[in-house]
Amino acid sequence: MADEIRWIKTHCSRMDHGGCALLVEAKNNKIVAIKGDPDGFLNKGYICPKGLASHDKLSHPLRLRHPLKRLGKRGGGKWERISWDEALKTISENFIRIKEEYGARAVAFCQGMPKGMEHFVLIRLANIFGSPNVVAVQDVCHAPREVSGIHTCGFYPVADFHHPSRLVVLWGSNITSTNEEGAICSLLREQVRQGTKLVVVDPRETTLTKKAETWLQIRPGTDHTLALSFLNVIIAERLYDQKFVENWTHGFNELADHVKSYTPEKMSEITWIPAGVIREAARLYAESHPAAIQWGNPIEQNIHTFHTARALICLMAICGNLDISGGNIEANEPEILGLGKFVRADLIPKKRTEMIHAHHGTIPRMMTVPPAFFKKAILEGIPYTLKGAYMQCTNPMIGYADSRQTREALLKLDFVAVSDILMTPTASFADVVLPAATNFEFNDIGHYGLGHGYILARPKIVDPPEECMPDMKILNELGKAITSVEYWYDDHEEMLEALVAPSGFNYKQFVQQGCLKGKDRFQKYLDTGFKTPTGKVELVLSRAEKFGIPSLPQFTGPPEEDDPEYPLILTSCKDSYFLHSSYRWLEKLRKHRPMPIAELHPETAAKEGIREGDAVIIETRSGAITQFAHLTEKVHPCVIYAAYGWWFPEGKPEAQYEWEKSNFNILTTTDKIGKEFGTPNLKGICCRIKRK
Ligand SMILES: Nc1nc2c(c(=O)[nH]1)N[C@H]1C(S)=C(S)[C@@H](COP(=O)(O)OP(=O)(O)OC[C@H]3O[C@@H](n4cnc5c(=O)[nH]c(N)nc54)[C@H](O)[C@@H]3O)O[C@H]1N2
Ligand SMILES: Nc1nc2c(c(=O)[nH]1)N[C@H]1C(S)=C(S)[C@@H](COP(=O)(O)OP(=O)(O)OC[C@H]3O[C@@H](n4cnc5c(=O)[nH]c(N)nc54)[C@H](O)[C@@H]3O)O[C@H]1N2
Ligand code: SF4
Ligand SMILES: [Mo]
Repeated sequence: MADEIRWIKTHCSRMDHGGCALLVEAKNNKIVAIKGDPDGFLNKGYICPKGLASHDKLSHPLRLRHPLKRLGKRGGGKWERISWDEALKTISENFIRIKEEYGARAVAFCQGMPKGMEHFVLIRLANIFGSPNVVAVQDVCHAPREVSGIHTCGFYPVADFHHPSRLVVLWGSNITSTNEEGAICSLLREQVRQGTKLVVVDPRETTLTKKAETWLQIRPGTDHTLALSFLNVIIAERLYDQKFVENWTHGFNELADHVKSYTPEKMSEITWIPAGVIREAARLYAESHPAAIQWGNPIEQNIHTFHTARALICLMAICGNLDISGGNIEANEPEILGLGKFVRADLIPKKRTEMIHAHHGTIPRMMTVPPAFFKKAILEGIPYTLKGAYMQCTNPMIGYADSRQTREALLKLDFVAVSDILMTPTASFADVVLPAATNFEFNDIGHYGLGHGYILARPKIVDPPEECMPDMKILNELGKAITSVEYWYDDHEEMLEALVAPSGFNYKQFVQQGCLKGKDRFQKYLDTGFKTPTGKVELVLSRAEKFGIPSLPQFTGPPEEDDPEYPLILTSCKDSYFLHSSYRWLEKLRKHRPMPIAELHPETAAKEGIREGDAVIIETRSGAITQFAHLTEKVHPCVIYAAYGWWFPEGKPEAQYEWEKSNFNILTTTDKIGKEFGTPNLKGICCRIKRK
């Protein structure tokens, strides 16, 4: 057959939340080139190094190509190749056995960062099976923003990058490197070129601090403190939107009284930011209209996350920036099948009271089990016993706080099945490992359920290796085996059809469109009020007492008490060349970052006799790891940035690929977690550093 060369449009995925439209060149079932698509509505031609390297995954020698069954002891690194029939039969027998002995809730369904439709099919499977326990990483990723939003103003307020803002605040968000949830940095860069001002709240100098009016170099973990002092300034100086406050907020006077004592002068000691700088930044936010807060992940990675998210939504509200063009909006979804229907929420009416975390009194609407409570159920049987787990698209040995505890939990489970594209520290503890197909190898839909008002087409470009299956298909088959077949499909792609059908398109037509967007609609509250019990933005939560949570955002100090033996403050950020613990095995990416780099200030290094490139030990009360020093004035002298997500794919499977050596989550603990979301401290931890 003659060489067949095709350029095909699709969207990037599985290298972060996805979003960039791509032009992919395929030749004889192989991808040979990728570039950014200038027509992409989020990226307009932009593509990052991860996107450029993404097809190297497909034919990589480390790729899993057959289902595997454990031989010998768990974690011993010995495997036997089995057929798909045997793999699915083994998983089904074990899950059905556990269900019969302990009930369906004793099986958990675990997902990492949602990568595409597989996340929602997994929830569907759990619901149909009858288990309320879908475990995910939302305790440290987006649930605090989304759920606090729902309770405060009735929706998840996302920054509107599609209309001009006078000012954008990047609050713990490094979008030139992370492009989170499709907030592709090219959109913001274009706005900045057109004159949008920037304020950056970040402990470290970033690409965009240079372009900012003000950079607030915050002490890690004290974002709630800073947000409260913004509220203090804006209310004391009467800079808020008086009409909006009068008509559309509940509890303004109480909030005003409450924040009176949180002056910048007082809070400056905690946040390390000079009072004058806090005042100026607060004024700038209040006086620039419309203004958007692009809130990042670090505000969700300490025990105070609920207060931070609440205080930030109060700020958006009193300055009249909620649900207006260029502010923080409720994105209007296109006409597609709603989430509840897709996941068959109707089949599990008792989920809210039966899911593990309900026992711990988390906030209502938190629908996935926080890993800390998942592990407690396995290890201590609280609130009931958990025996089996299905894990897909996740590497908890590296991603969950307290990796040693995660290892114990994995070892204690009766049965674990893992679906991944290569062997990982987590997969190495499984009883059965399934070889997943990955992006470009199957038809998928991006951004469903993320709350940004659009879905993106991700059509298949090439066939997967012969025995690799898309997660969606695996779950469809597993569904037929462990639940009633009537809920599943002959062909798993019928799920994609069902999802887009309400739009009037079929999947093929949707692919031709590339994306489906909801219509822009702002200030919906003028017609319908806010979707809260009072119909207003609840600065004071009207149901706080009922839920057993604080009604106003509180000042609760830094995440950890100062500790003289651990005098420095530890934090981290995502690496622009990797996704969490993924893809250190791709040479094109690894060459940029061969080893884990810890960033520290030259003065701090000098005190410890540390030089550039030295191996260093970073230590907290929970553990110690080794990384390599990079001296930079971009970080505060009292702060250490350790690299997060490290394991060594080149290591030995029976030693779990050196999972302890450099892994940030050896330094974290679940002993102390936030009540509302079960969030541990991943940022703002007391630490020390020395030469190895
Ligand atoms: N200390 C600390 N901990 C953190 C964070 C932090 O900042 N600091 N960040 C947190 C956040 S925000 C998140 S979202 C989580 C992320 O946690 P995870 O989502 O668990 O992150 P990864 O380590 O990337 O694991 C994803 C796995 O999916 C596999 N994979 C890739 N594509 C496919 C596919 O198509 N199918 C299947 N089956 N598998 C696939 C990859 O090989 C990889 O092993 O970690 C959280 N943990
Ligand atoms: N390249 C890459 N992109 C990714 C990911 C990845 O792993 N790699 N992960 C994806 C996922 S799942 C998520 S959730 C998003 C996260 O994306 P972001 O929200 O951008 O998260 P981070 O990179 O963790 O941190 C953002 C910024 O916060 C700063 N920071 C650190 N500690 C603190 C603090 O205590 N307070 C404040 N205000 N700032 C702090 C860091 O210096 C960094 O510049 O990115 C997504 N995109
Ligand atoms: S920014 Fe994200 S979506 Fe865009 S190319 Fe990079 S990894 Fe893909
Ligand atoms: Mo995340």
